[in-house]
Order: sequence, then C-alpha cells, then structure tokens
Amino acid sequence: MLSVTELADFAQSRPHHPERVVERTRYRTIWISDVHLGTRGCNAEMLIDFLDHVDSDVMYLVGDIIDGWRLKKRFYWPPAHNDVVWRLLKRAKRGTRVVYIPGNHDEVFRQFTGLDFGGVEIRRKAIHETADGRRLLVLHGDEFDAVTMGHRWIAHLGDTAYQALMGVNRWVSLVRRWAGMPYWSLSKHAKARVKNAVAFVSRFEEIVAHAAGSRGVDGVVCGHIHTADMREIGGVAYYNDGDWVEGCNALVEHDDGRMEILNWADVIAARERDTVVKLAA
Ligand SMILES: [Mn+2]
Repeated sequence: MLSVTELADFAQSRPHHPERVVERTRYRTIWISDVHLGTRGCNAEMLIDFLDHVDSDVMYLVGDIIDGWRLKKRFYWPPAHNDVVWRLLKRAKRGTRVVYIPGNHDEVFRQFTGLDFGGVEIRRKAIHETADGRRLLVLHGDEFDAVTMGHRWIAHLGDTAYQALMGVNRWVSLVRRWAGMPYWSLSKHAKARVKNAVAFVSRFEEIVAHAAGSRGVDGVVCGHIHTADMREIGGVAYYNDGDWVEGCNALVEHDDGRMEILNWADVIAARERDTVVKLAA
C-alpha cells in the first residue's frame, strides 16, 4: 500500500512491476481517462503494459484517474495501482508535458486547479492545438451530466448499478484469462445492446460536440461515458478516449495531426499471437 512518505520519496522508490525495456512507440499526444484506480474494475496491468510501450510529447489525463468515491467507501489500493501513479509521475519527470484534468470521481483534485505537482499541471480544462492546426477543447465531460441525466444523485444511482455490472465483468475476465482467452468486456457488449444506454451515449456526444462548437473550437476531447469514439458531429470533431475499466482505450495524435483510438487489449492479443507464431517457426 502507498504511504505518504513513500509518495514524497517517489524519486527513490521503485515500482512493483519493473518497467519493461522495449522500444516505445512515440506519439505527439496521448489522451487517457477513466482509469478508476482504487477499484477492482481497473485494468491496471493492461495500463502498465500500455505505458511501458508508448511515449509522447504531451499526455493528457482526462479525469477519473483515481476513484475517490470508491476509495471513500472501501480502501483498495494494490501495488499495480501504485505503479500506474509511479509511471505517470516518472513521465513528467522525464520531460513529457503531463496535463491532469480531474473528473467527477477525482473531483477532490479540482481544488488544485492551476497548480503543478511534480511536473503534472492540474487544469479544469485545456485547449490542445493539433499538428494540423486544429484547436481541441479537452475536458472530462461530467460538466454535461445535468443536461444529459438530470440531477447528480441519478449519476450516483447509476454508479451503484455500474459497480454491480463491473463485478460480473471482473469474474468473466478472470475465467476467460484462466481459460487462456483474450480480454473481452461483458459490460461493453451489454451496453451496446441496451437501447437506453445507446441513446444516452449518442445524446451525450451530441451535447458535448454542440457545446464545443459554440465555444468556437474545432473539436473536443473528453472521457466520462467509457465509450471511445471519434466522429464528426455538426461540423465539430468529437473524440472520446474511452476508459481502462471496460475498453482499455487511448486516443493518440500522430505527428501529422492524424488521430487514432487504440484498443490496448487488441494490441496485446496481436503481440501474443506474434510470439506464438515466432515460437512455432
Ligand atoms: Mn467521470
């Protein structure tokens, strides 16, 4: 478990899972959000694998990185979750510009807006300029909950139902891993089939894109709804960087400004297939 002295002594501390020494794929920008450290649903090992394989000039942490709501109810902090924090701080130390935009689950950090901690800039929102000169508004997305869902208690109610679904999801993942099957998210597939969930997602996307358009930017990057997506909505580029509970996604910008959504479970599966082929050859 992470102690305060350990965090203060971060420069000397070592991660539980050592960093892999592999050539990292470099991007201009990386966005991740909805990691939900401090919950059992968080796929910290997959995120560690991601962080060890990629690099970027700028990295945006688009909220819900740590789940303060869950931690308050029940303290859960395995070494892998510590290792994620360690890697994020290490990146900032190595020269990546890290911008942390707290979400609703880690809103406790919003009071530090404008401050820099260990090279991590804490902001309420940001404007990112792409290599091809487009201006993107970066925010978590819970700002629109009042419009999409009514009141905040509904969000909490949703959170409880969501935690229950995540519990089932975790068991499915464990059984699949035990059976040697690749990662697959039950909840992600369930959500895609439930009409209300689909309607909610598209309504959220439209509202966020519309709000961004009225602020005069070319596009918006957000998280919050755990549904990675990139598409044009009413002349505004809408990007959602997904999550690390169900999807294991990141949004990346290439050097020419081209954007891409990475599905890290697929990347790992492809890498493992390659290894098997090489071993067989
Ligand atoms: Mn959120």
